[in-house]
Amino acid sequence: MKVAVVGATGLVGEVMLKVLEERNFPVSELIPVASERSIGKLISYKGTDYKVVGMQDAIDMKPNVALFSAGGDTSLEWAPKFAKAGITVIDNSSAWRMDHSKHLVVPEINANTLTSEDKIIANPNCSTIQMVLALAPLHKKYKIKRIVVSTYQSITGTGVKAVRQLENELAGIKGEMAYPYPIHQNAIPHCDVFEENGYTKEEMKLVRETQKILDDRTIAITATAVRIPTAGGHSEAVNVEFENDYDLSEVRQILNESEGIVVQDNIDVNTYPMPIYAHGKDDVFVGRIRRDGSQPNTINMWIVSDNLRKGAATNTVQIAEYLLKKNLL
Ligand code: 2RA
Repeated sequence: MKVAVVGATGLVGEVMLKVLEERNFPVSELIPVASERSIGKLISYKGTDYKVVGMQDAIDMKPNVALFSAGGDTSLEWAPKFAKAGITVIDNSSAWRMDHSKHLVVPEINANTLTSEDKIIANPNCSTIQMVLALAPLHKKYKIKRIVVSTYQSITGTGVKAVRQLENELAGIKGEMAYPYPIHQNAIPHCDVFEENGYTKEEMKLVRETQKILDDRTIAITATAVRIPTAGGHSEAVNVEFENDYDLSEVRQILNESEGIVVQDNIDVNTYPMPIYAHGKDDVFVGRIRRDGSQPNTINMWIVSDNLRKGAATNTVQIAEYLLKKNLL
């Protein structure tokens, strides 16, 4: 399988290479793709050095699949060109997620909707993936009426510039700012840009993408997305109102039995999900599961996952694995 990784030198691109190797994806030839300034650099993969190439060269090398993490503008321009050349694109940007003709896929939930016709497949936003993975089985059982979610998002979601800003702040160095304010010892309620309605794009991704993935636009959702100086993953406080009542132990059982979910929930021994634990792992961790006594049929939970892995790279590779398994590549 010839695999192109577009954005190979970025944070997500680097993790995609790591995940491809860890999961022993059958890469016969790697085609690392990056911006002009990186062309010619060598990227080592499984003991072989591969030269970084530009976009058109990558198309000419005819990969079977291209894993994109290179920003929305690059995806909008180049994903159709790769697809036209018969290359299946799995894209991490937001460019294609809400396009009605494109699938927005979390393999454990809706990979079965994919066909060989799908040449551009959208990978959901990291904070969406971890939330819908936990809520999908509960929606199936109890039908979700409303979700109120607050996120506590790692600086790695912004990228290298943000990681460097925190490092500089910790070192007392004045450097390039990824955020409008210092991030050290701070919490910035501003992830991505603000829309007309006063919500950020990050908050509206949680609304729109969740409704699309769960295929239910009747679900009412409101979100607050906050950036905090952690590195290991995104955390989310999620309040869910169901149409029907639920049993708390049954909720735990459903989650325990759900693929990709690990329940970490025992307050007697201070057991609950945290980014320092989730870092480097592919599971979505759920804890602090408790009834919301302030209104009927409502539950609170705390969801943590490594935003660079299941939130991006691993979900992307899992989609490629599904396509391969179903002979759709
Ligand atoms: C963020 N989810 O955390 C967005 C993009 N990775 O900034």
